[in-house]
Amino acid sequence: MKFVLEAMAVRKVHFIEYFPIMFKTVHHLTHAAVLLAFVLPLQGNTTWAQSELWIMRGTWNTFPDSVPALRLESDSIWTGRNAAISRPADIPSSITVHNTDSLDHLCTLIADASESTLIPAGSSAIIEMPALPLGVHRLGLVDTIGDRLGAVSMVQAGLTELTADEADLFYWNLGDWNTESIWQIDAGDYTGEGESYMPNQFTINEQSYPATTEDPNGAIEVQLGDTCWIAIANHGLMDHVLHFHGFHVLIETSTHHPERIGWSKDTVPIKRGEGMTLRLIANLPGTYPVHNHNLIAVTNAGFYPGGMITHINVQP
Ligand SMILES: [Cu+2]
Repeated sequence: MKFVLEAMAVRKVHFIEYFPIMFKTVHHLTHAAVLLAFVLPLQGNTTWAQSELWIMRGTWNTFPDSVPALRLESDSIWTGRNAAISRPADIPSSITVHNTDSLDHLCTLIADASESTLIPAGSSAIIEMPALPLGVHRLGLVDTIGDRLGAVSMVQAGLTELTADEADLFYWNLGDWNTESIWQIDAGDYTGEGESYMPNQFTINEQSYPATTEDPNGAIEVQLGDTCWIAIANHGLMDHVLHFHGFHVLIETSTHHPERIGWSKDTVPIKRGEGMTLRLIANLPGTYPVHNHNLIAVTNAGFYPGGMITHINVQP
């Protein structure tokens, strides 16, 4: 398994790309500033577009077993993937959440110390969100079944304004799962308290590799010279350490480590519960893997390659 992983390091580009990055950064900053000046006045209400979310129940077809799943979907159609919603930074807002499940659930902005909102089965509630600083935040269900079956979304605060072009904004909802305990939790007979947590599935936007590479929200498809942004939320119970092949990324926001803002890294730890925004300058053509550096996290139920791997594809 180790050897295959090492084979992924075929693109030995860390050195060559480092020198041009400073010049390109200046160039792209100028480019972005010009773009912003034109695009910002046109943005209007588009950042407020998502005013509703649906708690949906379905089946997550994973390998080798399928498990019951809950998601916060952007529509009342089961896709198996949690929505990402956007809001302007520093302005309080709200969202209506419809509970289509047969169980009551508790929903809240997860970092918020205020009380969660009960949404009875089959009804709806308005979740009030405080003014959020620029960055990535988490909104989701906090009752045990809602949380552990995976109904958690990210709230991108101010990122639409930051990126100017929605096509340059990608997102990764990170998850780790123990599929056996999901069955027990859903049946209400989970007695895992005090036991060690051993996840067997690892996901980006509720998908594992290779499906991750087909995800238009998560798999990065850009043109050479583009600057793009990646909004990341760690919804798992573990920390996740992502290694970028080919590129150094700039940490632009972090809920748990604001002192790391401005760091340029090829390996980025994302703590449990953390929201982070990364900026990537696509200054090299080709396809490069991004993967969790923890070996178990690049497997599907122990089979490599799988789990938390996706691609950055830069068209020349
Ligand atoms: Cu690597």
